[in-house]
Amino acid sequence: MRNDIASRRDFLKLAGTAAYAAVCPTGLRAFTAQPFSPSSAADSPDYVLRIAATAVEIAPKHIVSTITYNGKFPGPLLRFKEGQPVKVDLHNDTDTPEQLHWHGQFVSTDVDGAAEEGTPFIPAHGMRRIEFTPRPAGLRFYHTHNRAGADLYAGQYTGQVGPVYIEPQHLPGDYDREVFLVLKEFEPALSQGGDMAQDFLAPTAKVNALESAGESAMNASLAKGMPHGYEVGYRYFTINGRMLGHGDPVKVKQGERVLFHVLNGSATEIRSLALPGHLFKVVALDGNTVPMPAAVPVLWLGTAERISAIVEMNHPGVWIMGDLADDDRSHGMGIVVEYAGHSAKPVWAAPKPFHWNYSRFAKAGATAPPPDQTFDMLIAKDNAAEDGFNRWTINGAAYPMTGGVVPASFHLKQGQRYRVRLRNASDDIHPIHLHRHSFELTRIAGAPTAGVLKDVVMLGGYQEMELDFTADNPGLTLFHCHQQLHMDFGFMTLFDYV
Ligand SMILES: [Cu+2]
Repeated sequence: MRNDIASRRDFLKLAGTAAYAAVCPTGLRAFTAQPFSPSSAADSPDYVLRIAATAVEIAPKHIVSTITYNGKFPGPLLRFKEGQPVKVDLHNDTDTPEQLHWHGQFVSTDVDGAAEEGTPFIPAHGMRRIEFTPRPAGLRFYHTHNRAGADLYAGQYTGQVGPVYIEPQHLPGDYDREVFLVLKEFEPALSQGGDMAQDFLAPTAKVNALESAGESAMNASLAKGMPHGYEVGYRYFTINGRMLGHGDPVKVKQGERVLFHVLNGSATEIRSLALPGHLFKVVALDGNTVPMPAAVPVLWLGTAERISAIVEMNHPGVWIMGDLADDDRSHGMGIVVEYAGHSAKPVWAAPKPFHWNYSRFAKAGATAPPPDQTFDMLIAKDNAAEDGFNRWTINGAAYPMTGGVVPASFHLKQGQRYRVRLRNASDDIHPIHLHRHSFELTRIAGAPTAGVLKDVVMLGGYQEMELDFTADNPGLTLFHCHQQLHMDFGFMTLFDYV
Protein backbone atom coordinates (compact mmCIF):
# COMPACT_ATOMS: atom_id res chain seq x y z
CA MET A 1 0.00 0.00 0.00
CA ARG A 2 1.29 3.41 -0.91
CA ASN A 3 0.98 6.07 1.71
CA ASP A 4 4.40 7.65 1.54
CA ILE A 5 3.28 10.85 -0.09
CA ALA A 6 6.11 13.24 -0.60
CA SER A 7 5.72 16.77 0.62
CA ARG A 8 5.09 19.71 -1.62
CA ARG A 9 8.63 20.95 -1.00
CA ASP A 10 10.09 17.71 -2.29
CA PHE A 11 8.27 18.29 -5.52
CA LEU A 12 9.45 21.86 -5.68
CA LYS A 13 12.88 20.34 -5.77
CA LEU A 14 11.72 17.88 -8.38
CA ALA A 15 10.26 20.59 -10.56
CA GLY A 16 13.28 22.83 -10.14
CA THR A 17 15.86 20.22 -11.00
CA ALA A 18 13.74 18.28 -13.47
CA ALA A 19 14.98 15.13 -11.74
CA TYR A 20 11.99 13.19 -12.88
CA ALA A 21 11.85 9.45 -13.25
CA ALA A 22 9.24 9.30 -15.96
CA VAL A 23 8.26 5.74 -15.18
CA CYS A 24 8.15 5.95 -11.46
CA PRO A 25 8.15 2.50 -9.96
CA THR A 26 10.80 3.76 -7.58
CA GLY A 27 10.24 7.37 -8.44
CA LEU A 28 8.47 8.50 -5.33
CA ARG A 29 10.90 6.82 -3.04
CA ALA A 30 13.68 8.56 -4.88
CA PHE A 31 11.99 11.94 -4.46
CA THR A 32 11.34 11.51 -0.74
CA ALA A 33 14.94 10.44 -0.26
CA GLN A 34 16.12 13.86 -1.40
CA PRO A 35 17.17 16.21 1.40
CA PHE A 36 14.51 18.60 2.59
CA SER A 37 15.59 22.13 1.71
CA PRO A 38 13.17 24.77 2.92
CA SER A 39 13.26 27.99 0.98
CA SER A 40 14.14 31.13 2.90
CA ALA A 41 12.18 33.54 0.72
CA ALA A 42 8.54 33.73 1.75
CA ASP A 43 7.45 34.54 -1.79
CA SER A 44 9.33 31.75 -3.54
CA PRO A 45 7.26 29.54 -5.83
CA ASP A 46 6.21 26.00 -4.95
CA TYR A 47 6.93 24.86 -8.50
CA VAL A 48 8.90 26.17 -11.44
CA LEU A 49 8.19 25.23 -15.04
CA ARG A 50 10.52 26.40 -17.78
CA ILE A 51 9.53 26.26 -21.46
CA ALA A 52 12.51 25.87 -23.80
CA ALA A 53 13.78 24.22 -26.97
CA THR A 54 15.36 20.91 -26.05
CA ALA A 55 17.10 17.93 -27.62
CA VAL A 56 15.29 14.78 -26.54
CA GLU A 57 16.84 11.36 -27.05
CA ILE A 58 13.93 9.02 -27.73
CA ALA A 59 16.22 6.06 -28.58
CA PRO A 60 19.96 5.66 -29.14
CA LYS A 61 20.92 7.95 -32.02
CA HIS A 62 17.30 9.12 -32.39
CA ILE A 63 17.38 12.66 -31.06
CA VAL A 64 14.46 14.97 -31.74
CA SER A 65 14.38 18.73 -31.32
CA THR A 66 11.27 20.04 -29.64
CA ILE A 67 9.91 22.39 -26.97
CA THR A 68 9.67 20.89 -23.48
CA TYR A 69 9.05 21.73 -19.84
CA ASN A 70 12.19 21.75 -17.66
CA GLY A 71 14.33 20.24 -20.42
CA LYS A 72 12.66 16.83 -20.34
CA PHE A 73 9.93 14.89 -22.00
CA PRO A 74 7.45 14.37 -20.48
CA GLY A 75 7.38 17.43 -18.23
CA PRO A 76 7.81 16.77 -14.50
CA LEU A 77 5.06 14.90 -12.71
CA LEU A 78 3.44 17.47 -10.44
CA ARG A 79 1.77 15.97 -7.38
CA PHE A 80 -0.57 18.51 -5.84
CA LYS A 81 -2.80 18.11 -2.81
CA GLU A 82 -6.47 18.71 -3.37
CA GLY A 83 -7.49 22.07 -1.94
CA GLN A 84 -3.94 23.14 -0.97
CA PRO A 85 -3.05 26.36 -2.86
CA VAL A 86 0.09 26.42 -5.01
CA LYS A 87 2.29 29.11 -6.50
CA VAL A 88 3.80 28.24 -9.87
CA ASP A 89 6.36 30.25 -11.82
CA LEU A 90 6.04 29.79 -15.58
CA HIS A 91 9.18 30.79 -17.48
CA ASN A 92 9.21 31.01 -21.24
CA ASP A 93 12.66 30.80 -22.83
CA THR A 94 11.29 30.67 -26.39
CA ASP A 95 10.58 33.40 -28.94
CA THR A 96 6.84 32.65 -28.89
CA PRO A 97 4.32 33.81 -26.26
CA GLU A 98 2.94 30.66 -24.61
CA GLN A 99 -0.14 29.41 -22.82
CA LEU A 100 0.05 26.63 -20.24
CA HIS A 101 -3.33 24.96 -19.75
CA TRP A 102 -4.20 23.13 -16.50
CA HIS A 103 -6.29 20.48 -18.18
CA GLY A 104 -9.14 19.02 -16.10
CA GLN A 105 -8.87 21.48 -13.20
CA PHE A 106 -11.57 23.86 -11.95
CA VAL A 107 -9.44 27.00 -12.04
CA SER A 108 -10.16 30.64 -12.97
CA THR A 109 -9.85 32.04 -16.49
CA ASP A 110 -6.80 34.04 -15.33
CA VAL A 111 -4.75 30.85 -14.84
CA ASP A 112 -6.56 28.29 -17.02
CA GLY A 113 -4.16 28.88 -19.91
CA ALA A 114 -6.40 29.62 -22.89
CA ALA A 115 -6.07 32.92 -24.76
CA GLU A 116 -9.68 32.48 -25.93
CA GLU A 117 -10.80 32.81 -22.29
CA GLY A 118 -8.57 35.83 -21.74
CA THR A 119 -5.67 34.16 -19.89
CA PRO A 120 -2.61 36.43 -20.33
CA PHE A 121 0.22 34.88 -22.35
CA ILE A 122 3.52 33.91 -20.76
CA PRO A 123 5.61 36.44 -22.70
CA ALA A 124 8.44 35.30 -24.97
CA HIS A 125 11.62 35.34 -22.84
CA GLY A 126 9.48 36.33 -19.88
CA MET A 127 7.58 34.77 -17.01
CA ARG A 128 4.24 34.69 -15.19
CA ARG A 129 3.57 33.66 -11.63
CA ILE A 130 0.21 32.06 -11.08
CA GLU A 131 -1.57 30.85 -7.97
CA PHE A 132 -4.46 28.44 -7.79
CA THR A 133 -6.05 25.78 -5.66
CA PRO A 134 -5.72 22.34 -7.29
CA ARG A 135 -9.00 20.45 -7.69
CA PRO A 136 -10.57 18.01 -8.26
CA ALA A 137 -8.45 15.05 -7.13
CA GLY A 138 -7.15 12.63 -9.71
CA LEU A 139 -5.07 12.43 -12.87
CA ARG A 140 -4.89 15.79 -14.67
CA PHE A 141 -2.21 17.26 -16.91
CA TYR A 142 -0.69 20.42 -18.25
CA HIS A 143 0.03 21.28 -21.83
CA THR A 144 0.45 24.20 -24.19
CA HIS A 145 -2.77 25.71 -25.51
CA ASN A 146 -1.21 27.62 -28.39
CA ARG A 147 -2.77 27.42 -31.82
CA ALA A 148 -0.39 25.67 -34.26
CA GLY A 149 -2.29 25.97 -37.55
CA ALA A 150 -0.01 24.81 -40.35
CA ASP A 151 3.08 25.01 -38.09
CA LEU A 152 3.92 21.49 -36.93
CA TYR A 153 6.67 22.86 -34.63
CA ALA A 154 4.07 24.66 -32.50
CA GLY A 155 1.24 23.88 -30.12
CA GLN A 156 0.91 20.35 -28.84
CA TYR A 157 2.92 18.95 -31.75
CA THR A 158 5.82 19.92 -29.45
CA GLY A 159 6.77 18.13 -26.24
CA GLN A 160 4.85 20.54 -24.01
CA VAL A 161 2.97 17.90 -22.05
CA GLY A 162 3.33 16.80 -18.43
CA PRO A 163 1.21 14.82 -15.94
CA VAL A 164 -0.45 16.17 -12.80
CA TYR A 165 -1.69 14.01 -9.98
CA ILE A 166 -3.89 15.68 -7.39
CA GLU A 167 -3.83 13.67 -4.18
CA PRO A 168 -7.31 13.13 -2.76
CA GLN A 169 -7.95 13.92 0.90
CA HIS A 170 -8.21 10.18 1.49
CA LEU A 171 -6.03 7.83 -0.56
CA PRO A 172 -7.61 4.70 -1.92
CA GLY A 173 -5.23 1.89 -0.98
CA ASP A 174 -6.23 -0.87 -3.36
CA TYR A 175 -2.88 -1.12 -5.16
CA ASP A 176 0.80 -1.62 -4.44
CA ARG A 177 2.23 1.21 -6.51
CA GLU A 178 1.68 3.65 -9.33
CA VAL A 179 3.24 3.94 -12.78
CA PHE A 180 2.61 6.98 -14.96
CA LEU A 181 2.64 6.48 -18.75
CA VAL A 182 2.60 9.41 -21.18
CA LEU A 183 1.92 8.41 -24.80
CA LYS A 184 3.35 10.78 -27.40
CA GLU A 185 4.45 10.94 -31.05
CA PHE A 186 7.26 13.00 -32.55
CA GLU A 187 8.22 14.38 -35.96
CA PRO A 188 4.84 15.10 -37.52
CA ALA A 189 4.25 15.52 -41.25
CA LEU A 190 1.20 16.35 -43.36
CA SER A 191 -0.45 14.01 -45.83
CA GLN A 192 -3.54 14.06 -48.01
CA GLY A 193 -4.33 10.37 -47.91
CA GLY A 194 -7.52 10.75 -45.94
CA ASP A 195 -7.80 9.28 -42.48
CA MET A 196 -8.17 5.58 -41.85
CA ALA A 197 -11.62 4.88 -40.48
CA GLN A 198 -11.43 3.62 -36.90
CA ASP A 199 -14.19 1.37 -35.74
CA PHE A 200 -13.74 0.58 -32.07
CA LEU A 201 -16.44 2.59 -30.31
CA ALA A 202 -19.65 1.08 -28.98
CA PRO A 203 -22.54 1.54 -29.41
CA THR A 204 -21.96 1.56 -33.17
CA ALA A 205 -25.28 3.12 -34.21
CA LYS A 206 -24.78 5.86 -36.78
CA VAL A 207 -27.38 8.45 -37.71
CA ASN A 208 -28.39 8.18 -41.37
CA ALA A 209 -29.16 11.88 -41.74
CA LEU A 210 -25.71 12.83 -40.43
CA GLU A 211 -24.02 10.28 -42.66
CA SER A 212 -25.76 11.39 -45.84
CA ALA A 213 -25.09 15.07 -45.04
CA GLY A 214 -21.40 14.35 -44.43
CA GLU A 215 -20.94 12.07 -47.43
CA SER A 216 -22.69 14.42 -49.86
CA ALA A 217 -20.62 17.41 -48.68
CA MET A 218 -17.45 15.34 -49.14
CA ASN A 219 -18.49 14.07 -52.57
CA ALA A 220 -19.40 17.58 -53.73
CA SER A 221 -15.97 18.83 -52.67
CA LEU A 222 -14.13 15.98 -54.42
CA ALA A 223 -16.28 16.47 -57.54
CA LYS A 224 -15.03 20.07 -57.72
CA GLY A 225 -11.49 18.66 -57.93
CA MET A 226 -10.54 19.36 -54.31
CA PRO A 227 -8.01 16.97 -52.75
CA HIS A 228 -8.67 15.45 -49.33
CA GLY A 229 -7.88 17.86 -46.48
CA TYR A 230 -4.54 17.45 -44.72
CA GLU A 231 -4.05 14.88 -42.00
CA VAL A 232 -1.03 14.59 -39.68
CA GLY A 233 1.12 11.47 -39.35
CA TYR A 234 4.25 10.85 -37.26
CA ARG A 235 7.63 9.23 -37.67
CA TYR A 236 8.35 8.26 -34.05
CA PHE A 237 6.17 6.96 -31.24
CA THR A 238 7.08 6.94 -27.54
CA ILE A 239 5.92 6.12 -24.04
CA ASN A 240 7.46 8.41 -21.42
CA GLY A 241 9.65 9.83 -24.15
CA ARG A 242 11.33 6.57 -25.19
CA MET A 243 10.61 4.32 -28.17
CA LEU A 244 9.62 0.71 -27.42
CA GLY A 245 12.64 -1.26 -26.26
CA HIS A 246 14.74 1.80 -25.48
CA GLY A 247 13.34 2.96 -22.17
CA ASP A 248 13.47 1.42 -18.71
CA PRO A 249 11.10 -1.53 -18.53
CA VAL A 250 8.28 -1.48 -15.99
CA LYS A 251 9.68 -4.02 -13.50
CA VAL A 252 7.01 -5.94 -11.63
CA LYS A 253 6.67 -8.83 -9.20
CA GLN A 254 4.16 -11.62 -9.47
CA GLY A 255 1.04 -10.86 -7.44
CA GLU A 256 1.60 -7.11 -7.44
CA ARG A 257 -1.24 -4.74 -8.19
CA VAL A 258 0.06 -1.89 -10.29
CA LEU A 259 -2.03 1.23 -10.80
CA PHE A 260 -1.25 2.60 -14.26
CA HIS A 261 -2.05 6.26 -14.88
CA VAL A 262 -2.15 6.56 -18.68
CA LEU A 263 -2.22 9.92 -20.45
CA ASN A 264 -2.64 10.34 -24.19
CA GLY A 265 -0.41 13.37 -24.77
CA SER A 266 -0.84 13.27 -28.56
CA ALA A 267 -1.73 16.38 -30.52
CA THR A 268 -3.97 14.46 -32.88
CA GLU A 269 -3.98 10.67 -32.44
CA ILE A 270 -6.27 8.17 -30.78
CA ARG A 271 -4.26 5.51 -28.94
CA SER A 272 -4.92 1.98 -27.75
CA LEU A 273 -3.02 -0.05 -25.20
CA ALA A 274 -2.95 -3.76 -24.39
CA LEU A 275 -0.75 -6.00 -22.23
CA PRO A 276 -0.81 -9.64 -23.40
CA GLY A 277 -2.30 -12.02 -20.84
CA HIS A 278 -3.46 -9.23 -18.52
CA LEU A 279 -6.61 -7.20 -17.92
CA PHE A 280 -6.91 -3.54 -16.98
CA LYS A 281 -9.36 -2.85 -14.18
CA VAL A 282 -10.43 0.68 -15.01
CA VAL A 283 -10.97 2.66 -11.79
CA ALA A 284 -10.96 6.23 -13.11
CA LEU A 285 -11.56 8.03 -16.41
CA ASP A 286 -9.96 11.46 -16.84
CA GLY A 287 -8.99 11.23 -13.17
CA ASN A 288 -12.56 10.81 -11.94
CA THR A 289 -13.47 7.61 -10.11
CA VAL A 290 -15.97 5.59 -12.16
CA PRO A 291 -19.19 4.27 -10.58
CA MET A 292 -18.55 0.75 -11.87
CA PRO A 293 -14.88 -0.30 -12.14
CA ALA A 294 -14.56 -3.01 -14.80
CA ALA A 295 -11.78 -5.16 -16.24
CA VAL A 296 -11.07 -4.75 -19.96
CA PRO A 297 -8.42 -6.22 -22.31
CA VAL A 298 -7.77 -2.97 -24.18
CA LEU A 299 -7.69 0.72 -23.29
CA TRP A 300 -8.67 3.33 -25.88
CA LEU A 301 -7.81 6.98 -25.36
CA GLY A 302 -8.61 9.94 -27.55
CA THR A 303 -6.24 12.89 -27.51
CA ALA A 304 -5.98 14.26 -23.93
CA GLU A 305 -7.97 11.43 -22.33
CA ARG A 306 -6.59 9.73 -19.22
CA ILE A 307 -7.29 6.30 -17.78
CA SER A 308 -6.30 5.00 -14.35
CA ALA A 309 -6.38 1.20 -14.28
CA ILE A 310 -5.10 -1.50 -11.95
CA VAL A 311 -3.30 -4.51 -13.46
CA GLU A 312 -2.85 -7.62 -11.35
CA MET A 313 0.51 -9.04 -12.29
CA ASN A 314 -0.43 -12.69 -12.56
CA HIS A 315 1.04 -13.79 -15.89
CA PRO A 316 4.85 -13.93 -15.48
CA GLY A 317 7.12 -13.23 -18.41
CA VAL A 318 8.49 -10.32 -20.38
CA TRP A 319 5.75 -8.54 -22.32
CA ILE A 320 5.18 -5.63 -24.63
CA MET A 321 2.48 -3.29 -23.42
CA GLY A 322 1.69 -1.54 -26.66
CA ASP A 323 -0.63 0.02 -29.19
CA LEU A 324 -2.81 -2.32 -31.24
CA ALA A 325 -1.66 -0.62 -34.46
CA ASP A 326 1.30 -2.76 -35.62
CA ASP A 327 2.87 0.11 -37.52
CA ASP A 328 2.75 2.53 -34.58
CA ARG A 329 4.02 -0.12 -32.16
CA SER A 330 6.89 -1.09 -34.45
CA HIS A 331 7.83 2.60 -34.61
CA GLY A 332 7.95 2.85 -30.85
CA MET A 333 4.49 2.97 -29.26
CA GLY A 334 5.00 0.51 -26.44
CA ILE A 335 6.86 -0.24 -23.21
CA VAL A 336 8.33 -3.49 -21.86
CA VAL A 337 6.80 -5.02 -18.72
CA GLU A 338 9.28 -7.37 -17.07
CA TYR A 339 8.55 -9.74 -14.19
CA ALA A 340 11.29 -10.20 -11.58
CA GLY A 341 13.41 -13.26 -12.36
CA HIS A 342 12.43 -13.29 -16.03
CA SER A 343 14.59 -12.25 -18.94
CA ALA A 344 13.66 -12.94 -22.52
CA LYS A 345 12.76 -11.13 -25.71
CA PRO A 346 9.57 -9.16 -24.94
CA VAL A 347 6.46 -10.80 -26.36
CA TRP A 348 3.51 -9.10 -28.05
CA ALA A 349 0.21 -10.84 -28.75
CA ALA A 350 -2.74 -9.02 -30.28
CA PRO A 351 -5.91 -9.15 -28.18
CA LYS A 352 -9.24 -10.26 -29.63
CA PRO A 353 -11.26 -7.40 -31.21
CA PHE A 354 -12.75 -5.31 -28.44
CA HIS A 355 -15.18 -2.40 -28.50
CA TRP A 356 -14.68 0.53 -26.15
CA ASN A 357 -17.87 1.62 -24.43
CA TYR A 358 -17.80 4.33 -21.76
CA SER A 359 -21.14 3.01 -20.43
CA ARG A 360 -19.39 -0.14 -19.23
CA PHE A 361 -18.15 1.99 -16.31
CA ALA A 362 -21.47 3.80 -15.71
CA LYS A 363 -24.00 3.60 -12.90
CA ALA A 364 -26.18 0.58 -13.72
CA GLY A 365 -29.81 1.44 -14.37
CA ALA A 366 -29.39 5.09 -13.40
CA THR A 367 -30.79 8.03 -15.37
CA ALA A 368 -29.30 11.51 -15.33
CA PRO A 369 -31.53 14.29 -13.97
CA PRO A 370 -33.12 16.48 -16.66
CA PRO A 371 -31.22 19.63 -17.64
CA ASP A 372 -32.50 23.19 -17.23
CA GLN A 373 -31.56 23.88 -20.85
CA THR A 374 -30.22 21.97 -23.86
CA PHE A 375 -27.75 23.32 -26.42
CA ASP A 376 -27.63 21.69 -29.83
CA MET A 377 -24.33 21.56 -31.67
CA LEU A 378 -24.09 20.26 -35.23
CA ILE A 379 -20.51 19.55 -36.26
CA ALA A 380 -19.50 19.65 -39.90
CA LYS A 381 -16.36 19.50 -42.02
CA ASP A 382 -15.62 21.70 -45.05
CA ASN A 383 -13.16 19.49 -46.89
CA ALA A 384 -9.80 21.21 -47.62
CA ALA A 385 -11.53 24.62 -47.41
CA GLU A 386 -8.79 26.45 -45.47
CA ASP A 387 -5.62 26.46 -47.62
CA GLY A 388 -5.89 22.69 -47.97
CA PHE A 389 -6.83 22.11 -44.32
CA ASN A 390 -10.30 20.98 -43.38
CA ARG A 391 -12.39 23.75 -41.86
CA TRP A 392 -14.58 22.70 -38.93
CA THR A 393 -17.86 24.33 -37.94
CA ILE A 394 -20.26 24.18 -35.01
CA ASN A 395 -23.78 25.15 -36.13
CA GLY A 396 -22.25 26.53 -39.32
CA ALA A 397 -19.67 28.79 -37.64
CA ALA A 398 -15.91 28.24 -37.53
CA TYR A 399 -14.09 29.82 -34.57
CA PRO A 400 -11.94 32.66 -35.97
CA MET A 401 -8.41 31.46 -36.67
CA THR A 402 -6.85 34.50 -35.04
CA GLY A 403 -7.30 32.63 -31.74
CA GLY A 404 -8.43 35.66 -29.72
CA VAL A 405 -11.45 36.28 -27.51
CA VAL A 406 -14.71 36.47 -29.47
CA PRO A 407 -18.28 36.87 -28.20
CA ALA A 408 -19.54 33.66 -26.59
CA SER A 409 -22.05 31.60 -28.55
CA PHE A 410 -23.72 29.96 -25.57
CA HIS A 411 -24.81 31.60 -22.33
CA LEU A 412 -24.93 30.06 -18.87
CA LYS A 413 -26.56 30.99 -15.58
CA GLN A 414 -24.66 29.95 -12.49
CA GLY A 415 -26.10 26.88 -10.78
CA GLN A 416 -28.09 25.67 -13.80
CA ARG A 417 -27.59 22.24 -15.35
CA TYR A 418 -26.99 22.19 -19.09
CA ARG A 419 -27.09 19.47 -21.71
CA VAL A 420 -24.99 19.66 -24.86
CA ARG A 421 -26.43 17.54 -27.67
CA LEU A 422 -23.63 16.88 -30.13
CA ARG A 423 -24.39 15.73 -33.65
CA ASN A 424 -21.36 14.75 -35.72
CA ALA A 425 -21.90 15.14 -39.48
CA SER A 426 -18.35 13.96 -40.19
CA ASP A 427 -16.75 10.53 -40.32
CA ASP A 428 -13.98 11.59 -37.89
CA ILE A 429 -13.92 10.73 -34.22
CA HIS A 430 -13.67 13.90 -32.15
CA PRO A 431 -12.20 14.06 -28.61
CA ILE A 432 -14.51 16.78 -27.24
CA HIS A 433 -13.16 18.87 -24.34
CA LEU A 434 -14.78 21.30 -21.89
CA HIS A 435 -12.54 23.65 -19.93
CA ARG A 436 -12.79 24.40 -16.19
CA HIS A 437 -15.74 22.01 -15.61
CA SER A 438 -16.44 18.27 -15.73
CA PHE A 439 -19.36 16.82 -17.65
CA GLU A 440 -21.46 13.72 -17.20
CA LEU A 441 -22.05 11.38 -20.14
CA THR A 442 -25.81 11.07 -20.43
CA ARG A 443 -26.37 9.56 -23.90
CA ILE A 444 -24.00 7.74 -26.25
CA ALA A 445 -25.16 6.94 -29.79
CA GLY A 446 -28.78 6.76 -28.69
CA ALA A 447 -28.19 4.80 -25.48
CA PRO A 448 -28.82 6.60 -22.16
CA THR A 449 -26.12 6.46 -19.50
CA ALA A 450 -25.28 8.18 -16.21
CA GLY A 451 -22.57 8.65 -13.62
CA VAL A 452 -19.41 8.81 -15.77
CA LEU A 453 -17.70 12.19 -15.25
CA LYS A 454 -15.11 13.30 -17.78
CA ASP A 455 -13.51 16.35 -19.37
CA VAL A 456 -12.75 14.76 -22.77
CA VAL A 457 -14.90 12.25 -24.62
CA MET A 458 -14.67 10.64 -28.04
CA LEU A 459 -17.65 11.41 -30.24
CA GLY A 460 -17.96 8.74 -32.95
CA GLY A 461 -18.24 9.43 -36.68
CA TYR A 462 -21.84 10.25 -37.75
CA GLN A 463 -22.92 9.69 -34.15
CA GLU A 464 -24.77 11.67 -31.51
CA MET A 465 -23.85 12.16 -27.88
CA GLU A 466 -25.19 14.09 -24.92
CA LEU A 467 -23.10 15.64 -22.14
CA ASP A 468 -24.47 17.38 -19.05
CA PHE A 469 -22.66 19.87 -16.88
CA THR A 470 -23.45 22.26 -14.07
CA ALA A 471 -22.45 25.89 -14.48
CA ASP A 472 -20.45 26.20 -11.28
CA ASN A 473 -17.23 28.03 -12.27
CA PRO A 474 -18.03 31.52 -13.62
CA GLY A 475 -16.05 33.01 -16.49
CA LEU A 476 -15.48 32.37 -20.17
CA THR A 477 -15.32 28.64 -20.81
CA LEU A 478 -13.83 27.09 -23.90
CA PHE A 479 -15.37 24.03 -25.52
CA HIS A 480 -13.48 22.41 -28.35
CA CYS A 481 -12.27 19.34 -30.13
CA HIS A 482 -8.87 18.41 -28.67
CA GLN A 483 -7.55 17.17 -32.01
CA GLN A 484 -5.09 19.98 -32.76
CA LEU A 485 -5.90 20.14 -36.48
CA HIS A 486 -9.61 20.36 -35.72
CA MET A 487 -9.46 22.97 -32.94
CA ASP A 488 -6.99 25.11 -34.89
CA PHE A 489 -9.25 25.18 -37.93
CA GLY A 490 -12.52 26.19 -36.38
CA PHE A 491 -13.73 23.48 -33.97
CA MET A 492 -14.06 25.68 -30.87
CA THR A 493 -16.76 27.68 -29.18
CA LEU A 494 -17.18 29.71 -25.98
CA PHE A 495 -19.66 29.66 -23.12
CA ASP A 496 -20.05 32.69 -20.91
CA TYR A 497 -21.93 33.31 -17.66
CA VAL A 498 -24.69 35.89 -17.79
CU1 LIG B 1 -12.13 16.85 -33.84
